[in-house]
Amino acid sequence: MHNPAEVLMKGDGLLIVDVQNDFCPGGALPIGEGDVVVPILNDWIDAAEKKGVPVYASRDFHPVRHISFKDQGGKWPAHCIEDSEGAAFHSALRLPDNVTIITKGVRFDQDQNSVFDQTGFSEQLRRDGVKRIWVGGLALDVCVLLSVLDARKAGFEVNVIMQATRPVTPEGGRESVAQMKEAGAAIIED
Ligand code: VGL
Ligand code: ZN
Repeated sequence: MHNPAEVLMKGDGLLIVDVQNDFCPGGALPIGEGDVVVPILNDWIDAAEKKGVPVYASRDFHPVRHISFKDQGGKWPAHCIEDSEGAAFHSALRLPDNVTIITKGVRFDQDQNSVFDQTGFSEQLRRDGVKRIWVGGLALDVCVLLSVLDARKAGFEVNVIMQATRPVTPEGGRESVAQMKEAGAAIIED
């Protein structure tokens, strides 16, 4: 039903959140089935390119000894260390040449789980004429959730592509869906 080629239109943007090696099986902070989102997102990317819809890809990009890491008192194992292989996008993800990359998590004093947190991303979307974003990526209950909530606060319409996202925990995923709905995001299941 939600064939990307049929639903994408002018005024849309495609946001791919943190599809990086460390969040996929074999990575430092692997999310169950994290890599299954790749072929699905590739279909969305193909359709976006054909329709002239801009594509945005965020990446978690931490300094060594980032405050979100367990050995620094944070909650996560060390992951997505800047310039490492773990921080690279999944090699099968076919990002277009004109993709806009949003780098986050680089600060020493705090984490940035939302793509909108002090990145200027909402301004970029407005400059690009984007009113509605289609969102997929990792992880549903962390960076996708917080990005979707911020997108709604900034006044963007949001469609979450459920087949193109996976949570850290199933329970976290369910709670995130409820929160995103409450915030007015559309949950696209099929
Ligand atoms: C993320 C945990 C830690 C994410 C980032 O991209 O969802 N999760 N850092
Ligand atoms: Zn992180």
